[in-house]
Amino acid sequence: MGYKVAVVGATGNVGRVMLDILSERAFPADEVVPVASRRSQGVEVSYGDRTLKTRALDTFDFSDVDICLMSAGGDVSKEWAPRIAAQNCVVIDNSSAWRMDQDVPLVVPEVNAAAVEGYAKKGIIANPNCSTAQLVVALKPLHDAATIKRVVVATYQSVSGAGKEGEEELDRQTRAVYSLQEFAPKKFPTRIAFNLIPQIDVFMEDGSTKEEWKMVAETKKILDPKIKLTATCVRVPVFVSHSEAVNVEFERPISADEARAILRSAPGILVIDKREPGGYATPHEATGEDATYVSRIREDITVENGLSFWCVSDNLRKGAALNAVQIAEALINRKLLQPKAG
Ligand code: 11C
Repeated sequence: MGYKVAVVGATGNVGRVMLDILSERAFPADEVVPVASRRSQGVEVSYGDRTLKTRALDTFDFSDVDICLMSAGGDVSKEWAPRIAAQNCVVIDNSSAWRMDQDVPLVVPEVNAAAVEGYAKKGIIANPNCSTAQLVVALKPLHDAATIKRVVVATYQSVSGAGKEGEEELDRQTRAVYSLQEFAPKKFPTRIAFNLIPQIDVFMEDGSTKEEWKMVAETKKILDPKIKLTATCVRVPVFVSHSEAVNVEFERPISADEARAILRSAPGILVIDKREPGGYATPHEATGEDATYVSRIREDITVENGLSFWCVSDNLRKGAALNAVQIAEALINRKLLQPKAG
C-alpha cells in the first residue's frame, strides 16, 4: 500500500511544483489530493499526466490522509496545521509559521535529515525559507570540513519568491515600461522592472528586514547555533531562482581547491566553476533543476581562512517544493510513517 498525500495550497506557485515533484520522483502515493481555499474549489491542476480537481480546505477530511504538504501562507498554516496534525496526518509546512517552534523540526534533508525524528511532538515539520535552504546545503559540507565562524551573504532573489502576484508584477511592469505606460507597484514596495529592491519582507527594529532575520535564525537552527551570519536580501527582476554571493570565515584553513572537491561530492550540489566567461551558474541554468549550483569558489585573503562563492538554486524547487517532498521521503526512509490504509 502507498500513502495518501494532500497538497494544501495546490493552486499556488509552490503547490503546483509540489504536485510536479511528487510525480517526477514517483513518490510512493496511492492517492494525491489537491486542496486549496473554497475560492479555488474545482480548479484543475496537473499531477503527472493526470488532471485533478482541487478540493476545499474547510470541508476536506484529513482522517485517512498520511501526509499533508502545505504551502498556503502563515495564517492558514497557523490555523490549519494543528487541526490536520490532530487527525494523525503529518504536516510538512512551507510557511514561516512553525519554523522557530522548539517542538517543530526545521529540516533540510542534506543537512539535518535526522531531525525529522522529532516530528511527533506536534505532528508538524517546517520547511525553511528558500534563501536559507540553498545556503545551508552549500555551507554544511564546508562547515564539516573547516568549521564556519562567520558568514556574510548578499542575496539576489527572484520575484517568484513573492508568489504568482510577484511574477505578474514583473511581467506587466516590464511591458508597461516598454510601451511608455505606468504600472504602479502593488506587490513590491517600489518598481521592480529594470530595477532592484534592497527590501524583502518587513523591517525589524534593528534595521534589518525579516527575510534577513530568517536567514540568520534558520541557519542557526538547521546547521549550527554558533555560526554568526549577516545577510542583505535583495529582490531582483528575475522570474525564478535565487542567487547568493557568500563570504565565509572558517576556524581552520581551507583552500579553494579543497572546497571545490568537497562541494563536488556533497549531496544536492553541482559545482560549475570554470574561470572563464559563462563558466558559472546563473538563474537561467538553475531554473527547473533540483541542484544547488555553486560557482566562483575562491580564497578571500582579506580575512584569515576566508572563502567566497556564488550559489544559485530554483527557489520553487529546492527552496520550497522539492525540500518538502524530500522531508516526506526522509520520514518514509527512516520508517517513521506507515500508510494508514496499510
Ligand atoms: C521571498 N523568501 O523570496 C521569500 C519567500 O518565509 O517562506 C518565502 C517566505 C518564507 O520573497
